Amino acid sequence: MNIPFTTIDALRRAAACAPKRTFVQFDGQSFSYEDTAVLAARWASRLHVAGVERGDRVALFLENSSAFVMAYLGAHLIGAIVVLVNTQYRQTELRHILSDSAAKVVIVGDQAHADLIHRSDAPGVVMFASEAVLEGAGDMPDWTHAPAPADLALIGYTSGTTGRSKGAMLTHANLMANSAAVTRAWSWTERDRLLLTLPLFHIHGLGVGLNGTLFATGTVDLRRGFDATDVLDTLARGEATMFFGVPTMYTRLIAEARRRRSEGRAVRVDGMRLFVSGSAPLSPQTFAEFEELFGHRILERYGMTETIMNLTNPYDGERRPGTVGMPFPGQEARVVDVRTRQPLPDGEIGEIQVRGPNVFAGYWRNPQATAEAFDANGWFNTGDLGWRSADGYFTITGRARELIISGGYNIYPREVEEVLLDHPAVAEVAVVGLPDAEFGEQVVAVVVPAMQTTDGLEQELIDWCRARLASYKKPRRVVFAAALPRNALGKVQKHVVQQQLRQVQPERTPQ
Ligand code: MCA
Ligand code: AMP
Repeated sequence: MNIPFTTIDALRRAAACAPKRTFVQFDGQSFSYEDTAVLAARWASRLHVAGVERGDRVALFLENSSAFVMAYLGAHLIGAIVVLVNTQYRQTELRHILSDSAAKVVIVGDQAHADLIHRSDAPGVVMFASEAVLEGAGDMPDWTHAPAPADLALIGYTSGTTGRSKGAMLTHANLMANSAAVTRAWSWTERDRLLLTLPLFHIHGLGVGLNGTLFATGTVDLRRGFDATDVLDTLARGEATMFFGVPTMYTRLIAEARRRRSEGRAVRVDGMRLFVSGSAPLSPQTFAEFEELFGHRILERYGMTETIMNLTNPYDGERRPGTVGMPFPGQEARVVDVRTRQPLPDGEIGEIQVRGPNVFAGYWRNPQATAEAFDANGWFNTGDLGWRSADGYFTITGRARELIISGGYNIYPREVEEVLLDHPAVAEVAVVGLPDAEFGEQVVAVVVPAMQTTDGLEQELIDWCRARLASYKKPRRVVFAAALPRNALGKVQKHVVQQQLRQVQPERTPQ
């Protein structure tokens, strides 16, 4: 078995070739590839006993932990499909995701998360990721129930012009084809040690960080979350060779490095060979400041839940700030006219389309959305706008769909608007993104109140959203208005709302 086509092929290969090599390091514990295979087997039998069969959905509602990794691979060992759930999600999101995916089992890390699941009235048996499963000796897996490349491996909930997120179905072949492309493009080998502070419940952390490590048979130093002090301390000890982050993490690393310098402390990243940024635009200013402080040119790449990684700046060639580079090996990208859908010449802005073995199998139980996402020749419409230079570098200039990206998290205005409209004091609402120095963009709601007085209403509406949605989706500000600008058809003109807000609040430099 040379090239793995499923995550289980990759695990089996690593457990055979490098059984004692550390795969995951977490919270002071190290798990070799052999340990991982044994622990995944235990999870597989635990899930099997709970009635999980091939093709069933297993939702992971878990923070970063070794249990996440073992449960993920354990579910795959018996051919189950893993559903990713952001741990900040609250009842509205949980009810939708768990019932839409019809998850048979939901794995949680603690009682508070179990209570949330129960309150959200969603289906699924709640199972605790208790550490007991990690103790004691065990057997290597029975590989006979392993999935086939065309089987679904993951459902990642994303997008939603309707306000309801859709489940993007990724097959094992999608995951491994992209891991093959990414590891090749970034010269990722078994000697690499990735410091991973991104959440595993999104594709950036899981599809790129964890799967890439598994494919390369390298090591991942997994953290509960991002902390600039911890990251700089780890890099100073020369313990990592690679770091992947969203732009907000890089601005925080820059601030922390400056603080240390001002105290006369050294900032060293000796063992590092690669810093990668993605999930949101990295400003040329952050790129330049990082290079000046750390002596590294950040490699920016572009991806999506539906496609994992699409475009990348070169590892060896010029890393051009403000651009996201070129297609990964074996993948294609082009720019088409938004109306005619015909390819555009270099230099002209249109919608970016991608094609390749990494592109997902469609939206879960949503053939209409799937059909709309592709053209007749199998090109996937990303919904992102951009252009290609004559020498092949793509630049992203905006989005064809309404989407706010805050600190690398996607927020669909419609979802927040629907929650706000449920509040009795809200007659009309428009949610937009405004530039934000720390998070790139911030959520702002413009509300037409249903009553005369708005005293205390701004905070009440923010709290209302926080109680019902993931906290990062709540508006940072609520602005009250007598009416919303609408076009002749009565549609709210979001760009006018944004312009008006910018006049009130002068634009701050995005990251
Ligand atoms: C946290 N908060 C935020 C955000 N993160 N608010 C707006 N935008 C955010 N991104 C709020 C919380 O709701 C909370 O509010 C308060 O900040 C503290 O939360 P905490 O978790 O402590 O925040 P943090 O640790 O400082 O988080 C910042 C972060 C995090 C590390 C930048 O947002 C992050 O890990 N982002 C990466 C997301 C990611 O992996 N995206 C990939 C998806 P309160 O106290 O009021 O409740 S895109 C993807 O996967 C594709 C394939 C791609 O291309 O990569
Ligand atoms: P998600 O649907 O959560 O996977 O987010 C994918 C979206 O993040 C893409 O469609 C882009 O809009 C955005 N994105 C990812 N990487 C970049 C990048 N390097 N620059 C700009 N936008 C990005």
